Amino acid sequence: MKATFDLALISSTQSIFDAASPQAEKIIRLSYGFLVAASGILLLVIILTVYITIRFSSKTNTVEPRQISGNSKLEILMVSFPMVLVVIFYFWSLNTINAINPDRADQKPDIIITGHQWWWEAVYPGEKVITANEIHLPTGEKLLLQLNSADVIHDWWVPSFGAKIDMIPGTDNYLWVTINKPGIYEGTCSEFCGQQHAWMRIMVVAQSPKDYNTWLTAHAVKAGLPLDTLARAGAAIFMGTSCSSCHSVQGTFANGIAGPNLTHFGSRQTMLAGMMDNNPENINNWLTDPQKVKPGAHMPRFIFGKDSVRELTAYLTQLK
Ligand code: HEC
Ligand SMILES: [Cu+2]
Repeated sequence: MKATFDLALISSTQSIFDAASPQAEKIIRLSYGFLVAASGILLLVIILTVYITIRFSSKTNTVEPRQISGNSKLEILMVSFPMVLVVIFYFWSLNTINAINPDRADQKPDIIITGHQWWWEAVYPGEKVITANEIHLPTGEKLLLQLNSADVIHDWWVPSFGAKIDMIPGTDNYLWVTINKPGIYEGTCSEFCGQQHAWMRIMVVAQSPKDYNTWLTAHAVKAGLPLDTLARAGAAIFMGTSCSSCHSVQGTFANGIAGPNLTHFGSRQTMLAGMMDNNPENINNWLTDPQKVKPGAHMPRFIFGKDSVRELTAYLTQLK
């Protein structure tokens, strides 16, 4: 399948100020509220401190100033003003939490995302689509994301979408997201999860419902057969060695789950969770020595000749 998106579309820096969903907009509005209130109080304290220091200082007067004890008006003000602020922010926060995280009732998740050391798996329930690292989602729909982990605690955070949420082995966490407009939204794993934590980048490709459905339909089909002798030889190596016990390629007997699903690997723009472009040279280097490319990655080094690596690369790039 031809890629329906372009990396140049990356539409946001990873910033909460770049809200791209109503959920993120609510969070940022609340954050601004806190910022304004806290800055106002800070300013008031600074102004009063400076005023009092200047107004009541005296180098010559040694007589003790007039002592005042008790001022109920001032005391009521000092207690009620912060109380009012606390109440306002309490309800504002509660309201925000309820709005961005409403009850799921029996709503089924639209997508199940699982964190692995050090890549992301995406399963579209109801569709026969499983993919990795590049996660496609439709715009304009209120989506329920189900998030969990296959090994250690990871954390899902695409700042433009709003909340950040832990992915915990054995537990499902949920997040609602409505993406305002098409684009590529980036994030990173936000809970230290081991050696390659930094190379566990999130890439969400948000598409109009029409483009998204085209993508989904194309990804629901099984992998195509290898087209030439080189790729056929690669497929034979893939099926004949342990590749097939760690990776799945739908339509073949390769059904491993320890590594990313490779059924449509060739249509992904990047590889290894956003570490590099998906091109023959990078695939070649990866297969020659995975530990050199992404040290610690849970893929062993194989002792292949150059030809075998070339054949495998040909097969993998054809998995579109
Ligand atoms: C022990 C399990 C295991 C075996 C065996 C294995 N892999 Fe992997 N492979 C992985 C894991 C885990 C990753 C993800 C690494 C990461 O990004 O941290 C991976 C990543 C990949 C990727 C990049 C996928 C992506 O979406 O970025 C390709 C391509 C790949 N493997 C091909 C192969 C081939 C070809 C073989 C056989 C020669 C093979 N693998 C054998 C576990 C395995
Ligand atoms: Cu992680």
